[in-house]
Amino acid sequence: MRRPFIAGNWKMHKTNSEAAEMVRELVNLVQGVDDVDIAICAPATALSTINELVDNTNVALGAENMFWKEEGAYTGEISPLMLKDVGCEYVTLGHSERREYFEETDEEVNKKVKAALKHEIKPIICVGETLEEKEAGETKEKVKSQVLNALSDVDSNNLAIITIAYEPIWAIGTGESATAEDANEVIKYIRNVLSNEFGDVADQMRIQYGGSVKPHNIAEFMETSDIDGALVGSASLEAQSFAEIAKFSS
Ligand code: G2H
Repeated sequence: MRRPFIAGNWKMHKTNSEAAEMVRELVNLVQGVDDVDIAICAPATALSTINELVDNTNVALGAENMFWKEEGAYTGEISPLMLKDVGCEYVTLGHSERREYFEETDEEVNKKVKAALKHEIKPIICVGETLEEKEAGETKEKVKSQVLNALSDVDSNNLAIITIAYEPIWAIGTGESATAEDANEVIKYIRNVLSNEFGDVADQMRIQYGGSVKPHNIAEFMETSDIDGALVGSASLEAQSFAEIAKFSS
C-alpha cells in the first residue's frame, strides 16, 4: 500500500531565521508521527539551514525547483548536484506558478524530472487545469497530457519514487479547494492513465491533491479512495497548521 505523503510548498516565503524557527517547532510537533511521509519544500536559500535541523527526524527536505544541467554557465540556476549536497530528498517540478510566471513548458519539466531521477532526487510533478479548461470540460485531457509529457522517456524502474500533485489552478491560494469528490475523480483518472501507460508500477506512485488544503479540510481529502496526501502551500508556513495536517494523514 502507498504511504500517505504530506509536503509543504513554502513558495517565496521565509528568510533563514524564519525558516529555522518554523522547522524547530515543526520537528517537535510531528515527533513520533508515523505512517506518513512529511516534507518541507523550501526556497533554495533556506535549504542548508533546514537540512541541519531535520537531520535524524521524520521531516524530509525538498526544493521548489531545479535546473536540469549539472553545472555550467547558467546564471541564477541551481543544479541537482547542489540540491543533493544540501540534503534534498524531493523537488517540486512544474508547479503552475512556474508554468505561468516563468513560462516553464512540459518539455522543460520532463528534462528536470529526468535530471532529478538521475541524481536520486524524488520529483513531485505538479499538474492541473485552469478555470477556463475546467469550464470547457478539458480537465482530463489537460492533466493527461501534462502527466505523460512530464514522464516521457523516463526509465520505468524510477517511476515508483515519483509523486504527482494534482493542483487545479483555480483552487490555488484562493481558499477555494476542489471538492474531495471531484479531486478524487481526477486523481483516479490520473492513476488510470499511469496504469495504461506503465502497468503495475502505477499502483506504487503517489498522487497528492493540492490547492487550499487546510487543517479543517484535510480529512475530506484523505478519506477518499485515491488521494495519497497533499501538497500544502499557505497552511505549511505555520508549524501548528502543517503539523495538524500531517498528523491527521498518518
Ligand atoms: C497550491 C498549494 C501548494 P495553497 O499551489 O502547492 O498552495 O495550499 O496555498 O493553495
